[in-house]
Amino acid sequence: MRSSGKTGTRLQKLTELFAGKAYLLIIIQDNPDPDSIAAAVALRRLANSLANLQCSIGCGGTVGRGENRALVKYLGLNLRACGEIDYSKFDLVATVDTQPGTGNNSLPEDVRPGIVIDHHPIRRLTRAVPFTDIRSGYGSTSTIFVEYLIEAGITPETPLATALLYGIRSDTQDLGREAARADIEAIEFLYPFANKRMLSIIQRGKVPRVYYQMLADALRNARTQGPAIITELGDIDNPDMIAEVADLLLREDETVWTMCTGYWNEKLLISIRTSEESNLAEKVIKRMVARKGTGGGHLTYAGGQIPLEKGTKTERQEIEKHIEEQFLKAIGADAAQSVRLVKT
Ligand SMILES: [Mn+2]
Repeated sequence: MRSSGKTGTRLQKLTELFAGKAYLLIIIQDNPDPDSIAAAVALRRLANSLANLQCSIGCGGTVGRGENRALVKYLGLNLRACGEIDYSKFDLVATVDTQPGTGNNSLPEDVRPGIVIDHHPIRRLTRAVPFTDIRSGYGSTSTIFVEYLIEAGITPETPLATALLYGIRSDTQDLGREAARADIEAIEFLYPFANKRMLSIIQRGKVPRVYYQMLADALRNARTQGPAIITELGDIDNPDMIAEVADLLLREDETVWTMCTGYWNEKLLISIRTSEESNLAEKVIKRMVARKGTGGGHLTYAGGQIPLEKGTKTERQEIEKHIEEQFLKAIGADAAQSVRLVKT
């Protein structure tokens, strides 16, 4: 695989930034997905090899989805809780697969990252960061790191190659969702180094019994309205579930849009999906959460969060109603009739 021309210069800059530093903190998404986990492990590998840096990986929230838990277990990762980190101990902070101010990471506002590497569209606060590599045309952040590893002459060990391969496959849904040529080439590069049997085990990761209750609730609450299916999970202890349900419902024949919400950690979490890239899911989520919360994402998948002020039943009902109205308005389905997806 050829790495894009820019990677060489950027690797040089990254090496210069590492010089003289000893401790790197890598911040990933709260409730991290496989792409952010793999990207963090790849940055750790680069920092170890290029400058012998000690690295910690920090995240807020939990690893919920069965597949992601299996991946973390396989990598033997010890993720540190953002709330318990002494930031003054680190002389360099990076965010990967997420950026400052997106609302989906727990980097404190007063901690300024020195490095941001991501494939989400660039955010305002990122522009002030000394080292940035934002490639929103890429299907995954893992793909960017594959190019760095190649450029640095590092052959990925089996667990790292397996994680990166899984990160790309899951963000791009096996190259079917927003995949670029670079993602395909990265997969071809990684394949010989990855543990294929472990990939299969990870993808069929064990789930707790409550998973099925959540799935049943999701289907029971689901309504179709025009080209959309909407559902809510209520209180959840596994935030990954809203994304999983939004993906699952999008497979329905006539559905072009899905939305799933759930309450976690005094926030309403929202996932939206669309089958058409031209629908610009990222723009839709930003319109939905405007003035109330934060949101971001890609062309066909995006997420947002709205903090609850009081957490009362009334406040919840109001926010849910507001979000649903904004969603239906943004996709032009507000006039359509609402019908239950399944008989209850
Ligand atoms: Mn990603």
